[in-house]
Amino acid sequence: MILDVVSIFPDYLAPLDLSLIGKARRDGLLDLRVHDLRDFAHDRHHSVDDTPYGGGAGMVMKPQPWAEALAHVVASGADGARPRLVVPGPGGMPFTQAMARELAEEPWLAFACGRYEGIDERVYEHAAQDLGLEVSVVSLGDYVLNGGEVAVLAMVEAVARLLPGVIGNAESLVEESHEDGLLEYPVYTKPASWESGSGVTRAVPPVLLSGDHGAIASWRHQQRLERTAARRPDLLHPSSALTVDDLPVSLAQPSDAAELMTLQRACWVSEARANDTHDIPPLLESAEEVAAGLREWQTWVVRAGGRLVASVRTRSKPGDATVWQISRLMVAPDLQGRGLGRALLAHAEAQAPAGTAAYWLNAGARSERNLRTYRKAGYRVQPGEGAHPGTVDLLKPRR
Ligand code: JD8
Repeated sequence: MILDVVSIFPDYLAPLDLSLIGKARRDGLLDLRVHDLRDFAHDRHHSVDDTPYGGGAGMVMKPQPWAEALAHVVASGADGARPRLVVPGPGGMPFTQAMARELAEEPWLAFACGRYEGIDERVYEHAAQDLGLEVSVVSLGDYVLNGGEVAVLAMVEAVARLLPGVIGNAESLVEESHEDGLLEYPVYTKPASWESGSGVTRAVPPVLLSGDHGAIASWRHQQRLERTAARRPDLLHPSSALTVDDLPVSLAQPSDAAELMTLQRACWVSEARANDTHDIPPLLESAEEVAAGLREWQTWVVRAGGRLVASVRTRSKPGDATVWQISRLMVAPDLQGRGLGRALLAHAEAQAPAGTAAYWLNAGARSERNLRTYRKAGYRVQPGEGAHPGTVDLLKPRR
């Protein structure tokens, strides 16, 4: 990737000689060039600013030096290549990890660091219309800096570290904050028990010393959820803050059929993979067939933030009212692993009429994860094939 930065304070970008970005430049993974805007102001004082038309405090950056600086940058390109121009500004689009990922896909970026009250607006028009550059005005955050350099330092670091080979262990990029909408989990290192000198001994959470990678992963995910809910609830879709404690379950309406069809298709993909078949009713049913199911079964839905995120349906087994059939238990894939399925199963059991002797479930014979959940809930797999090919039936006596 090529990066050009234009500033009246080129030394401000010196930190990009250091650490991983500096090494990436020396290793040729990144070609970063910094230009002094004053080199393109040819009066005795190399002046780059003047008073604002319409009056007001401060100074405005003159268009001519910028036009020459941008022309110099564009001229360094080959075969008509053009850089994408990023101009930091407090009024710009918010810089995010998603934007960093987008910019990291670009072969050539140019950054224009403004100062004073800003850059003459005609420079933005000139760059877009005359030079044919894609121009993005981007803000680092809702606070005011004195110029664009600090923003460019942050943006270049956020973009460059996503380039192949810049970060040694690319794996570590995956679980970072803002990569998947959740903040990072707390981290610890030796010693496991630390005496902080103020007479307090602090220990590392035992789960991290357990070697139980499943438990560690679930603890870390829970930590990420709790931190995000506490510090950045705005990052959480209302549905993602859903917990078993406040499970808003309601009876399904015919108008829910389309969303139910969509949710069940999303939820049974993993079952298709686990059982190596796509010939599974939840994946094949039309919205009309789902609507017909709503007339046959008492169906419950969970909505969060207006989004249908979970469902289950129940009925007395045709021909044997002592058996309470529970079916189509589903939780949106991004909300699984929080106990919502267990809570909804408990809700379905609680709807059983008097006279019910047992609860009945059906599951893919190789749906190990679901079968594990059902066994934990007290269900036992019944011998022989289940109600549908490739499935098993499970029963749980009603206590
Ligand atoms: C570029 C000049 C200073 C801004 C009068 C103070 C970004 N998140 C951000 N906050 N501030 C900037 C930023 C500030 C800049 C310039 C970026 C060029 N200034 C001006 C307008 C009010 N002074 C920024 N990214």
